[in-house]
Amino acid sequence: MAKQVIKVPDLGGADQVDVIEIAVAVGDTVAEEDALIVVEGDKASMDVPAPVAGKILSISVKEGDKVAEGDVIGEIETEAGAAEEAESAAEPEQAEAAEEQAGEAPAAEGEEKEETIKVPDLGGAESVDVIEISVQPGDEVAEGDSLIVVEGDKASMDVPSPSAGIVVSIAVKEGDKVSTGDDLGVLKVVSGAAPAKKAAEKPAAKEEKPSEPSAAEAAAEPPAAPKKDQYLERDHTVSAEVYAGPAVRKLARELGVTLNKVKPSGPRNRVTKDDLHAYIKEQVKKAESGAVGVGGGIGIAPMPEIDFSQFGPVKVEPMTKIHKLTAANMSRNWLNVPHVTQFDDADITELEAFRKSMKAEAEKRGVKLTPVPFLLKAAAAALREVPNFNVSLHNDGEQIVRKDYVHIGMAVDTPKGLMVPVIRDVDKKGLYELAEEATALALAARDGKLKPRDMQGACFTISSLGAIGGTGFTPIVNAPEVGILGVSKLAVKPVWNGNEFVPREMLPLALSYDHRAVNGGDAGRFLTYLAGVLGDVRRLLL
Ligand code: CAO
Repeated sequence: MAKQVIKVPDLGGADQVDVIEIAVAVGDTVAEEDALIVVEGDKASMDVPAPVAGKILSISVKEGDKVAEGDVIGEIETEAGAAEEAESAAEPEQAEAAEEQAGEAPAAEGEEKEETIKVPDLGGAESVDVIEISVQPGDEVAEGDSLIVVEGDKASMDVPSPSAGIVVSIAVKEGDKVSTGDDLGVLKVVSGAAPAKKAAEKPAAKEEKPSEPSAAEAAAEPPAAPKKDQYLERDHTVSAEVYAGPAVRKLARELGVTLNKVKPSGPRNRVTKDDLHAYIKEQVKKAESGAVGVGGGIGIAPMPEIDFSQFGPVKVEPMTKIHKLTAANMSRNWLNVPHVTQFDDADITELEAFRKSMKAEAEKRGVKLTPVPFLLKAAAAALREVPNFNVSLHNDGEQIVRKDYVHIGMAVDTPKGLMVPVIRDVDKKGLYELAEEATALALAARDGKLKPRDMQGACFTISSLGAIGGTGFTPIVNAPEVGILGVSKLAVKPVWNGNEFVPREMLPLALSYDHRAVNGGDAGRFLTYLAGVLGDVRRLLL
């Protein structure tokens, strides 16, 4: 029995790497080449394998530590004699690499040159599978960008671009087998940068070396090419058996994505860059639609996926852009705004009599006088009367923005979805002008001719379903506005006048408001005032 100190082997040019996983515990019995720890540099991660079979006596590093070549990572108890063999087997083949690096003449400065990209030294593993093509012809790549990912028996690795340039062609496809020196494709480079061949032989290197290193320099800095299997990446040892290349791992770490949450689509359940992008896209979509972590971090479980065709015939069609936008906004507003809805009926018997009496005159002016312009005018008067409704909450959560203008949005039902054009300075306009503008905006909305500015800047919204029907509904506040009026269908109802029941034309109103910005008292005053104005439009003159 002998005790052997285990050291960090040649890291292929990487000075310091992070310990990202401890794969064994003290007391574990390991076979030669079993992973002890996993380390990760800028571009690659790799197992540090047991140099010999034996029992782990101690581990002197922990996750998160930084280690360099030669650092002690622990001790192993071995059968006598095994240690020496292991020592010599772990020696890097530096002389060979120094030879390979010498003798590459750089091309003339600024000259465009096509270079064949070769499979670099695979560290003894021959005939590995191409499991991912990370680029396509025409792509611009930086030196070190992953071109393809290959996988051997135990490990996988990125093959990085030897230089910055444009990919002209890729000579391999997923599923091919390749060996050291095989052609991978052609890269167009502008010379003057580092010689291509040298970089191609440094798949894990992160720094550019001088173009022609002396033998002594080459010996002092170990070759970056992987030597033996330990320099290939065994990604599946990390993150609970997740397979992924170093570039994907790096991206996942940068974006804070836990790889085993990502659905793999690559061969052998490998997570590809596309999988990662798809996962992130999905998360962003959920967040934007309000399904995940909206506002204060409300974690709502996503809706289950249901195959409706199991219940009967279905047709699946894409949602319009407007519909998708509305859905996202509604979820956002519904989840962010604490809603209260207050109801009232406005007695618009006199208003209707007046409106009808004015209809002919309005038509002569080419205007259709519906209840909507009256609603706009009454809401504008209420916003002036109860200015606490004409506000928005400041983003910082500490201030209120008070508005000295009265712009009102009007919900319009269009074949493509709900649109809310805005009528400006409603308080300063007459009924005919409002009727004309409301009609023009509703037409523009239905014809898809509204400009973004036509839909911005409202202080308040009116949603009138009166022409369609219904006795009441609770509209969703269109934040950052703090109030919305839902108007339902006028109905003739018996109203007690102190002596008897009389038939009156009653308009059902529902006022939803953001209870963070507006209190119930103000809401009560606002709706009562508004209903009062609709009950006697002469009050607009006061
Ligand atoms: N009760 C009874 N009748 C009403 C009414 C009410 N509350 N409001 C309007 N009407 C009548 C009008 O007077 C008109 O009748 P006449 O033709 O006999 O004069 C008829 O209904 C049709 O009105 P209109 O739709 O042409 O015009 P409008 O001014 O009432 O409405 C607009 C304009 C753009 C608000 C409306 O067309 C619309 O799109 N409403 C839907 C809004 C919506 O989708 N809201 C929901 C948003 S939240 O999901």
